[in-house]
Amino acid sequence: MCNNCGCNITNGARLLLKQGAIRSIRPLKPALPHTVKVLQNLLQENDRQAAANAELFAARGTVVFNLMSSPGSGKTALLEATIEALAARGLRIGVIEGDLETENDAVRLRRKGVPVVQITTGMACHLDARMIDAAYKQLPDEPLDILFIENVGNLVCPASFALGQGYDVVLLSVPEGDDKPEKYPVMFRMANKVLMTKIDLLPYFDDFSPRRVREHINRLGNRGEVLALSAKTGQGMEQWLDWLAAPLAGR
Ligand SMILES: Nc1nc2c(ncn2[C@@H]2O[C@H](COP(=O)(O)OP(=O)(O)OP(=O)(O)O)[C@@H](O)[C@H]2O)c(=O)[nH]1
Ligand SMILES: [Mg+2]
Repeated sequence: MCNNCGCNITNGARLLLKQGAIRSIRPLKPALPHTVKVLQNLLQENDRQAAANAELFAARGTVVFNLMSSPGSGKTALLEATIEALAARGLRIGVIEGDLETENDAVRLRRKGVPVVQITTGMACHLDARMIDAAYKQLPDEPLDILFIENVGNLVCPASFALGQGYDVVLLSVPEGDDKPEKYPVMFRMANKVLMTKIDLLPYFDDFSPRRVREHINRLGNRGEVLALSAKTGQGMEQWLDWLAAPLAGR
């Protein structure tokens, strides 16, 4: 997948390239001398567009949350529960959905009465800033308090592409196992908020330790409080809703 979209240009790969351990970040046949340069330019262009998006969101008073996780960790279920609760607090919400294929998640969220634009990326395993720019223009031209972006289900690539978001939220569901922050550190290190989801399933996954998750994340240098919640039972939702609403306080 990464060889299609170019998201393998990581700092680690750059270092290996510099040290001569690898000849090209993207193994093309034949290797093209311009490949690395072109991909670096693509990332720079993404950063430029992300900065423009962030400026627009700030000017419009919209706080933007980028939700990332493995496929199936419960991003859409959490948004369904969250939108219902935030709408009851009188907040205006919009959503940009990212998946490789289907409009399924957008259909689920539209049932909650909010505008949703679905991006289908085809081959790409992450959203990028230009996709967000194009999708945002398709939302109704009304002020939003909160824009949620549900990124493509993937614990790796979305971390490399800025979108213009204010906050990164990373979900880890109980059935995935408590070792994921150790194995996929980049996303958990950069998260503004880590959520342990599906905690109603803890009795059935007795080797999952919330304490270990918190320790791993702490060891990555991320000192933020990890919230534990269940979109199904509502447990832990209040703390999450308060965290979301905090940047809007005092308006
Ligand atoms: N038991 C339990 N199941 C949940 C919870 N949240 C989500 N699920 C279930 O987990 C499955 C996947 O949930 P989704 O919300 O579609 O997950 P997602 O992260 O949006 O998935 P992708 O968009 O495909 O990456 C569904 O069957 C949900 O019903 C929860 O809190 N508890
Ligand atoms: Mg989803």
